[in-house]
Amino acid sequence: MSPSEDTSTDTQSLTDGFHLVIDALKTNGIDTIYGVPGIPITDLGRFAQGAGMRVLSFRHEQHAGYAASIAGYLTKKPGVCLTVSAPGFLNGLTALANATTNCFPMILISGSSEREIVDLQQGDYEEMDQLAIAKPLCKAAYRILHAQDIGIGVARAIRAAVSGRPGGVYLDLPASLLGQVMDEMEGQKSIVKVIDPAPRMIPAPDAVDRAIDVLKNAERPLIILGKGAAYAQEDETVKAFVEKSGVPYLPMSMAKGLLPDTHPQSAGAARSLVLKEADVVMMVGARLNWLLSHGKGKAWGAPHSKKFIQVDIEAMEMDSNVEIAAPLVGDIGSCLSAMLDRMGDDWAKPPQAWTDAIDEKKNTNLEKMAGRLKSNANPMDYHGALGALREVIKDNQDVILVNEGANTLDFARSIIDIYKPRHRIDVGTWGIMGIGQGASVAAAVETGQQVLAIEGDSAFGFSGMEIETICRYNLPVCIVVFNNNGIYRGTDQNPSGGDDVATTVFVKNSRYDLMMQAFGGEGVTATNPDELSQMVRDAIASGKPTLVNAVIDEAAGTESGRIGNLNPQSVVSKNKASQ
Ligand code: ADP
Ligand code: TZD
Ligand code: MG
Repeated sequence: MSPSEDTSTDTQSLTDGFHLVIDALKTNGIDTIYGVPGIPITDLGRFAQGAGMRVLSFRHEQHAGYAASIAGYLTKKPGVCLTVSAPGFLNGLTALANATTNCFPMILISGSSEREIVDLQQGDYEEMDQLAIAKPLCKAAYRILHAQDIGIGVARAIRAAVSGRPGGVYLDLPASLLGQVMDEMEGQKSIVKVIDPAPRMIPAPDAVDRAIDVLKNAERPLIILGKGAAYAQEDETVKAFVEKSGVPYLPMSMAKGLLPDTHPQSAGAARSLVLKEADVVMMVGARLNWLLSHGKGKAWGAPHSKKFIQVDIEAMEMDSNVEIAAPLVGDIGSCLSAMLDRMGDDWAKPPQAWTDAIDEKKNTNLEKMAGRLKSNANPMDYHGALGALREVIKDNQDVILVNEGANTLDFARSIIDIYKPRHRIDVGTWGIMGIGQGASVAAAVETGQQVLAIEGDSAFGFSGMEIETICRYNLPVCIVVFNNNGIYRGTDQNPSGGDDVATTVFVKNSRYDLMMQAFGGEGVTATNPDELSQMVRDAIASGKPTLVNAVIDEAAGTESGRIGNLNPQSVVSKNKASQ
């Protein structure tokens, strides 16, 4: 007899699928759900809220999903996104795939339609074979059919999300599961508390020796810190290793702040030089993907004979793009502690000629930039506006920065110093637009800190409606929209001369600040750096949801920001242009 057929007792206390899912999550320390309600999960959200969980409803599942993934990144516990069947599930799926790509732990829990009807394709309400569709886009995908399996199903999802290389997990809950009834005591016994969900992974001693050997023999060593190192929350170990080694380091964008950007060993302002000239490069929780030109080519000073050390929890990451001379597979904390132990008291810091060359380049570049950051151009250019915001962050180092756009992203990344670990969240590995509001909600909810989101006007538009969510929960989020009338620039012309505006251009002089006012938040427009600075400082002081519409010169940006080289070139249109 299955539990759902058990109608034998009126007096016996019973539980059901809804409550078992909530118990399973709570038992494992998951206390927040991001989602959009509807059939068949409306009551699941309602009961979760009733049971003391924080349940944050969004206007669109994609942004609830981004919020969940950033919650996972910030807490090392899987962030949970809850969606309805088919369309809601699909809306959440982009975020699940993005979480997997970025190694963020997240669980997309979706209600689904009746299995019998879906499998016979008989046209159920919101019918879709969701498990099959989710599978290739995430780290693991599970479906639970029986109430007594909820405990183990949720446990599997949690362990899959956070163990080894973290990622996105899909958990399919058919509508009929949620209403299944079982004995309360039996139900409680079926809940699984996951012991040590992300076990440490100790590196092999000979791999540690090999890494030490390669690093010791370097003349021009470089460490690259990635967001895996920030995620690991081994901040003290990373700091101790970098400082003891004396090796200059380069932070990837979300690893900025792991050590303060003002740290003397930061080579951030001499990026081109160190990538070209280093002879040994030690990757720590960073991948040699497109963001690092795959470890090859001109940016790396090819042809070169650089040696790579790579610290990563995922063995298969090794040799993905270039040969790794010293692969060190394990968790960041265990690997760096093991290396620190082996370095001993007589560790020699890198040759001074190398660190002097870097310092010289840094100083030249920083001086060059300092002048431009004072720009008072009217309308504002990127340097003037970001120069002002750089000072705001310097004075408010607990503020978490969220950043998306093209020029708005690239300039902010290099101009704004970050002082604390996990205080910069951005478009990540895919360079995805639309994370702004979801990431801001998660950062505010999970940390209680003030958030400053700096977003291009296009980037903002992908999740603009979520400012209502920010107002509804009264979150300390200040959004600055860099309004240059379009994608990259607002100056493009329709090449046909027709009436439609160019594909990259928006309504000119849009008033994004008025959108915020519609929901009771503060909405203001800044036309110069002083105004911008004051408005953001006021927002931080008040903690109120605020949107600053920052008017940026529509001619100031460049195509695709700093990655214009990735655009394919058309030979035909060039010929046509010259005719
Ligand atoms: P970035 O974009 O900052 O360069 P990536 O997302 O490309 O960073 O790389 C992050 C890497 O960190 C991934 O290869 C992932 O396997 C690894 N990683 C994640 N968590 C840990 C951990 N706790 N210990 C070691 N490596 C980790
Ligand atoms: N869609 C998604 C989901 N991600 C993307 N990265 C893009 C489209 C393409 N894209 C970019 O790569 S940047 C960008 C788009 C549409 C917007 C750039 O405009 P912006 O920033 O207003 O946000 P700037 O300051 O005008 O460059
Ligand atoms: Mg723009």
